[in-house]
Amino acid sequence: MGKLAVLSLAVIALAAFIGERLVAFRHLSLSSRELTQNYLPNCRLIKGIEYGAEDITVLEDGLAFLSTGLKYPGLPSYSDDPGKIYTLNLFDLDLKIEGLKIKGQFDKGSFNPHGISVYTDEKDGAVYLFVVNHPQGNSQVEIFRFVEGENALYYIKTIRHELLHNVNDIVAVGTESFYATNDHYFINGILMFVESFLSLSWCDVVYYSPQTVQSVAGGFTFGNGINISPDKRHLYVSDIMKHKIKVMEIQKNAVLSHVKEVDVGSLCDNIEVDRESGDLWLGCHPNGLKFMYSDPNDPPGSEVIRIENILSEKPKVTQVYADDGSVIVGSSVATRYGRNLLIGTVYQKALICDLE
Ligand SMILES: [Ca+2]
Ligand SMILES: [Ca+2]
Repeated sequence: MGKLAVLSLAVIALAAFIGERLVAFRHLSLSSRELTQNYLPNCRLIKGIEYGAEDITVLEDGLAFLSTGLKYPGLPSYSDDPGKIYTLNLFDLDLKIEGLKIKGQFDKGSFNPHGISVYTDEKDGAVYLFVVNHPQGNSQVEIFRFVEGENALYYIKTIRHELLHNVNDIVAVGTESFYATNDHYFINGILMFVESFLSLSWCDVVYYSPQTVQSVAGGFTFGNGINISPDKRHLYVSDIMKHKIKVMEIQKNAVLSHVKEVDVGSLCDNIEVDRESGDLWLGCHPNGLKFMYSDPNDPPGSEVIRIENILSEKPKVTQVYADDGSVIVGSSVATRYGRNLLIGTVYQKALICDLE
């Protein structure tokens, strides 16, 4: 065969491969999915949240923490100001957010908060806030102690480790220990793009404690939200590009064993677990391609999904809310408290709805 023929065959094979990957990627990102509006009555936007509330979690007494102002590579960011953590008292009828003061030797100017998790120490009732932070594009976990009377976070420590290279979300399981998801395997920008384009399932879940750091589960295409069951026996992880929530059981030595996967039919981001019922509340991206383009003229929509009885034979998956982007853009988290449903987004607004 002549050189030209070999070259032609190679070009055709490459074009076919790229074409196949594009089709696969469009399929995985649910790019042709059209959303039907599914509104809840009595929703209102939370005043003062304009630059995202990527993750939200609520304490038992109704105080919500909101992680705001995330700057994530490839996604819009409409403010140059550093990120902030706000609180919102869900018993306050005015729903007024309050910025938390950060005390101690902490660089607030480069604060870029992402996933969050709270841990309450049963011994003394102290509340710790764990925050994934990306200063200068790096990946690290900050641990703070929350002092409600002062509306302040006292900086305790920063955790960096080579296994914690692209952390998206965390769940705290002790005052200094947590599980974390990585959303990419590579840290180089071009390789990260190749990894996404080829939909490589190379992401993992990492367990960290002062005594040990280890990768405890792998095979995720883009590890995202992570949370724990109320009895602390099971972990839930969103494998966002596979449209699944993976359920794993925590074994001795913090290692995880696979239990099951639940299809959600959407690209679900963070996971909140109802402490009373054990239900999962998911903030999801109904169309991943629109989310990646984030075109203000054709905005990505928002979707909230609830999973009931996840450990039973027949988990019930329900769409609770859906919007085409005319109300909120790019929902990443949803959490229920009483009759309230709080919905946060990656880089835009936050909404609170009445479920009754
Ligand atoms: Ca979280
Ligand atoms: Ca996330």
